[in-house]
Amino acid sequence: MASLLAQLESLSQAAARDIAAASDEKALEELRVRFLGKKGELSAVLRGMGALAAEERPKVGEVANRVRDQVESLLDGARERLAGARLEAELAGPPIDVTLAGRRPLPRGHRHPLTRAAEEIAAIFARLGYEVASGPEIELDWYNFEALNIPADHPARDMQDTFYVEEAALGGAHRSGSVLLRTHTSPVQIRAMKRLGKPPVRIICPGRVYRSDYDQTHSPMFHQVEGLCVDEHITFADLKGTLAAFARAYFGPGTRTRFRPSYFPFVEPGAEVDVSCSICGGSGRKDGKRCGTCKETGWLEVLGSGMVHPRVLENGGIDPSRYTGFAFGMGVERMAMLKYGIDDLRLFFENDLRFLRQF
Ligand code: 2NM
Repeated sequence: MASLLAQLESLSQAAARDIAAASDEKALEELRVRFLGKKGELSAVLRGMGALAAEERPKVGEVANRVRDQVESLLDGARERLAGARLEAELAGPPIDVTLAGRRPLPRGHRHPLTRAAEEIAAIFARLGYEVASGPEIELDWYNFEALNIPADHPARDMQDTFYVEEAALGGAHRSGSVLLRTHTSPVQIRAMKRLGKPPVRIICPGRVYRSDYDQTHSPMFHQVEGLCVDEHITFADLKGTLAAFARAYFGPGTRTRFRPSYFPFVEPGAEVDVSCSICGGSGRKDGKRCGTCKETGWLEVLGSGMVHPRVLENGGIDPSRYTGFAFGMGVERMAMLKYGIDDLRLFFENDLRFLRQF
């Protein structure tokens, strides 16, 4: 028994000495294994207990436990001491320069295809002298409908088609049904006319719009670009020339345009604009088969347009007896789908990198 107790005493001293001298965490781990491990010194002592008389064992066991606890707490203390020292050294050393350039180039992202399409459209109009204008996505009924000559019984005004903001959310500041998510970017053009005060007005309004629609080709949030040109002597010929030039710039130099009469409450006359199909070149056939993009017609409907209704000019603070103007609108999703050959609008909103990386 005396020999075992002596062994424990010397183990305890050796551990205290070596742990104090350990210079890193790896050395500490080696000491733990050497003293406390399964094949370590303490285990060797405990194995010797088998040879003791039964009444001697508790005493030796008690000392062995105490030595084990003591070695463990020395190890813990030493680990803390070393971690603290490492932190001190780091803090005392040269500071990390977070402005240094990276050592290897990180992969860079890129703009979303819808952002690209909207920017390309705006850039084409910028070359024609148009400025980008923007306005609120939460809009007043007056700007979104009333000012645009959209009659009270127009289907766009239906609760089913438009997202109205609940009266409770407006804190009593507005009448029920008078605040909504804009259904087009046209209200921005009314605001711009009022802000500019007088013509010439040449603006392009890209932005998000909201309608209660959801299927293969409709999303409740989508993007529009609308444009407005107001000055003295602006005619339908200006509208045609401008939109034909835009179509050639966006879809390619060989692109043809045609104008079909149509109705929009905010214009008179109104026209829908078709461009020759960018996929089949207007032939209606692609690789000996029917072109699915234009349904074999050779034409794609891409724009709404018209001469701004005199009442709309008036609502923008512009004298319709002196000035005329044209306006147009297009869906960015559709423009991007036609340019890049995308067949499902939902791909734009799923954020699947396998799709997005192709642009
Ligand atoms: C379209 C079609 C035709 C349009 C009209 C105006 C405004 F505010 F100036 F009156 N902005 N946009 C317009 C005209 C939009 O989109 C299919």
